[in-house]
Amino acid sequence: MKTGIIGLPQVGKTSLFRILTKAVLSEHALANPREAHLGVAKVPDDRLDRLAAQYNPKKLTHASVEYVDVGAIGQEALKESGYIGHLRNVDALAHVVRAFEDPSIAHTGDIDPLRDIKNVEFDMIVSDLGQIEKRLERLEKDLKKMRTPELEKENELLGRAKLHVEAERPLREMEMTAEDKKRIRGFMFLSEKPVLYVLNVNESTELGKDLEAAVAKYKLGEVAAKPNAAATAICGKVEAELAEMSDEDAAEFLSSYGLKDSGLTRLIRTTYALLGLISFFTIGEDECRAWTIPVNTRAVEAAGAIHSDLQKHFIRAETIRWDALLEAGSEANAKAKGILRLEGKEYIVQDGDVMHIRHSG
Ligand SMILES: Nc1nc2c(ncn2[C@@H]2O[C@H](COP(=O)(O)OP(=O)(O)OP(=O)(O)O)[C@@H](O)[C@H]2O)c(=O)[nH]1
Ligand SMILES: [Mg+2]
Repeated sequence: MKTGIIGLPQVGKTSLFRILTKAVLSEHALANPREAHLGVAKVPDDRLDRLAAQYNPKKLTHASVEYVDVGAIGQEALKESGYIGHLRNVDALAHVVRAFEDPSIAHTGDIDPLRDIKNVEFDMIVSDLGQIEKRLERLEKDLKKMRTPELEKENELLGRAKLHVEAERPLREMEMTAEDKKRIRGFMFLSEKPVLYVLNVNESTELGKDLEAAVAKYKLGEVAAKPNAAATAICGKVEAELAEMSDEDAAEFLSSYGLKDSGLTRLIRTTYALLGLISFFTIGEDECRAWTIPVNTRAVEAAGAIHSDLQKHFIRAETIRWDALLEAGSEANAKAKGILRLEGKEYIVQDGDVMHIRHSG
């Protein structure tokens, strides 16, 4: 899974990228705001950590998310093929919005997250509209030569998409059938991508409360409730300090601000929810590991996420919820208590399942 970090100039995109990925950027990379940065973030998961504490495996592997940090968005930037190419290729957008006050860091106008969001969305919509119009022109010519049902369907769909974006609405809000979605996928429209608005707020002594209240305070409730959208808040300054600490120090630091989780944990978790992703675990003395799958995935496909051979030769999945396993103390105990289930191919894997795939290969 890949997420693109976007936003207006100087809102904290690169700061967020560095905190998420702990990437160390060279002076050269930092001095080039137009250069994209790529990195990988570990998906924090307390459930996996607790399982690992019980199993003490040689290797502990969290799920991961790729991030790409691009320069500030704008209509000019969106005309550059390198820039837009990076963004087209992501599964989701993390849209960083400035809510922190700092006179030393330039921002166009007052702090107004809703206005900034609208402006950025507008730029993406304009970019998509250009692409739609270009394709429609081409289709008009092709349809004159040859009317195939496939071309006609595409023409109809893009005609609808055009009206939609002309009304200044992002494509992620357009109603589409699964077939429409498949047909439109190849265009990789920017305004179609699920978006997480990330408010970058001021540091404060009551940060826990302030972070919780931020979405309402800046009136993002409505935009976050739209289809394929969500909102969360972080404090870039505090997160940057956290990123440098050991886990123990970080926990103490968090509680001193009245926080349970870091903003990053919430950010990544919200992204998972937004994209309809869940985790299941495989555990053993060699490795404890988290795997990412879409909700409503059948056991046989989940096995395929681990290895295609496991999917091909799938027999059954020994399954137990992570917390039931912790309570039982071991798989052997769970088996003895009769709480280890044997699930077949059709079983819909649940978030937090621990699975052991039995196979014949
Ligand atoms: N006060 C304050 N400053 C911040 C915060 N987050 C980032 N900054 C500062 O804002 C400036 C811009 O941060 P960046 O992370 O480089 O922002 P950006 O969005 O990547 O900027 P461009 O790529 O140039 O558009 C830096 O000087 C940061 O130190 C914050 O939460 N509070
Ligand atoms: Mg930057």
